[in-house]
Amino acid sequence: MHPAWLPDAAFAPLGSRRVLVAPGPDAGEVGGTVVDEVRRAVAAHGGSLTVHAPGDGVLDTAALHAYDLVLAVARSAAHPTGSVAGIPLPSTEVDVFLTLLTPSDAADVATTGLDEDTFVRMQTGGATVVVAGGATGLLYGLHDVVRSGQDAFVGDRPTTTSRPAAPVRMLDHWDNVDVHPVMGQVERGYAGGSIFYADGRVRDDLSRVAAYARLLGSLGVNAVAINNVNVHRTEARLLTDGLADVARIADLFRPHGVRTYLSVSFAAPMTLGGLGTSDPLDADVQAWWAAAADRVYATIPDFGGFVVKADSEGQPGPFAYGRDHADGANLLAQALRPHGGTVFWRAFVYNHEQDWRDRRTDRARAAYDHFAPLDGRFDDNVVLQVKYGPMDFQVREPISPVLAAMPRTRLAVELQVTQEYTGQQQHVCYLGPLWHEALGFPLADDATRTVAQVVSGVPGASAPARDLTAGGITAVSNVGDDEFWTGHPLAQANLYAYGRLAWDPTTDPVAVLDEWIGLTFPDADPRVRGTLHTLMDDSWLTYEAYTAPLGVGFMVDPLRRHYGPNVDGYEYSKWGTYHFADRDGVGVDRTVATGTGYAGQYPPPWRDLYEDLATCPDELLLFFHHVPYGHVLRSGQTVIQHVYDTRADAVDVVTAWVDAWAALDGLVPDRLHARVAERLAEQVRSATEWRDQVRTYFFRKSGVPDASDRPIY
Ligand code: GCW
Repeated sequence: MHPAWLPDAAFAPLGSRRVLVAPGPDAGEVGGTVVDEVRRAVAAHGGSLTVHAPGDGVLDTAALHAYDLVLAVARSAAHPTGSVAGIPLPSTEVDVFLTLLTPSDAADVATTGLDEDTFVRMQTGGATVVVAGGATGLLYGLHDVVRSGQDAFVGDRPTTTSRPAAPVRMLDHWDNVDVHPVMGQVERGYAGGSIFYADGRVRDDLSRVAAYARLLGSLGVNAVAINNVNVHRTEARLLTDGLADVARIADLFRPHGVRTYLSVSFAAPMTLGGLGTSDPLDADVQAWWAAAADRVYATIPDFGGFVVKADSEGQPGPFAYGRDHADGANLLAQALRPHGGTVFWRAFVYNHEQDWRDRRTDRARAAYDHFAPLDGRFDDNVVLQVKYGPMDFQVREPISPVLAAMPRTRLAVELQVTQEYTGQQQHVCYLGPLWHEALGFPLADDATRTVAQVVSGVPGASAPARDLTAGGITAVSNVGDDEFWTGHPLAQANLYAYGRLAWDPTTDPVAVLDEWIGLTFPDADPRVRGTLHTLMDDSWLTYEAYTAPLGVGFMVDPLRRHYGPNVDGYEYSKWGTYHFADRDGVGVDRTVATGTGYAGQYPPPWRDLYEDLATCPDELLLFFHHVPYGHVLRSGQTVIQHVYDTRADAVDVVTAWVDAWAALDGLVPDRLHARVAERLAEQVRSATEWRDQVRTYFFRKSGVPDASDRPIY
């Protein structure tokens, strides 16, 4: 099993130091993990570990001189014995560390509190000191030190307080227990089988899950849904007969601060319970869900809750009973409420059986049309989970307007780490920059409130302060039982970046990539770092440049399950029509004035900006407007020449990566080198196919010659 970003060598700087861990009286299993990590590191690298138990007496500042690194929990609600700057403290020894804070740091901690996940890191008295609010914060602080390598111990660093942006940082697995005849073991999985299931059941050997839990805990990911949102027959039973197995999985996540969730079927009262209905207003249905939740919590007391895809792509839902999504979500919320569980209800609802002749039906509008009117009707343990764009994880989409339209609903944004539409882990496509842009997009309150702030419950003009608004950040995972976890070894960087950006969406994604390179290839020749930046920094934009142009999306092959070009693959189909190219022009008119009206779902200034051809950003032009091929972009180029040039230039870029990577032979592990080389060859082949099909298609449609004279077929 590949160690991903936690190879032993990444622990060398910490492992060669004298480390004191004071996990506090409520350390629990997560505190145990911190101690184990340090123990393993010092055993491998020659340092020492001292565990300071609550009864061991008082540590004073002199103790700092005996250690290079101190990791201490500061607060325990159960054992308050004093306070510093208004923070209750469990025991006198941690006072020592907190009093070392500068007055302004102390004020920051005092105002915001030092909650479970938060840690303060400082350098003082020759030691590096991490003081955390709880065991999870201590784990996150430990890995913060690991990520800094030697820098954690040399020179002066300012004191920093770190806390996660959003309370829930989740990964969803689209893993099936049974191999699905069309979708396989893992729906949209490109990394082999499931780490959870094989042979129609939960695996006996879950050692990979344990290793995965450790990887996630190191990033601060704290929630995992372990089965596909398309809940088929066998998978539905995880909620009932399968609970003992779910508990085995939860036991492996728990020591890393990760709570387990299940995707459930809205029809479960019928399919599992034998009832005649799943109507959310039916008393027997309500009782069935309450009993189901009681059983879950009797088996798994810290169970997270349910993820639900309802009335979407054929999944059952409340519509069958004339009820709406709030009725449906609240049904499950009420069953979970006594136990503190949460429902993640997905907003990915659209008509997948539409008549392509009907030009007013627009898939992009669907989530808003269904959900915005329900704002304020969801219970406070419901989180509405919204894909970042209005369509479906395309390489380029505008941000979903739903995220600005529901100030009285807890919202989570959903990203896709698995590369369904971004090269299926055959192509290098580093998605950190896409997520950074999406999470940092100033969607609400006159372009002052970002998506990350909305889902984190940061108050704004349209959403006055209230705890209710914090939802979270979720994403579809990209791992499987593949040797490198992710099929393409470089796709590990996407999982890493997701975790880091879910913790702090404002982090520079190239800096995150650099951090990943340093951890994954410790002590490597500097050429490795340089080449990986060459291949990966802009790979999202490169992928965009050889696939569907200017935000129009899709153009993928339905038969090869969304892989490879097929410009008309979805055109005039029941799933929707996506580009409307004809001899005169291309793009979808989503304006209010003449189109589907989608642009009007945005708050100002976005609705006007997208509505107007003159201000619509180039990269989204064809998503919002149908234009003639000769339309001149803001870049100064015509649409058609842009399509011709960028497709060809991008293939030149990808082709150059092959030699750049070949030069690393011998500088990275052989098997990893070979795997990446094999995938790069496929990327060049596939990108070339995209280039030639798209360029040729648009030449034949438009009749406009390519000014560059490069080949067209
Ligand atoms: O992106 C699409 C996928 C489906 C998926 C669906 C969803 C799990 O093609 O495979 O189903 O989205 O998000 O529910």
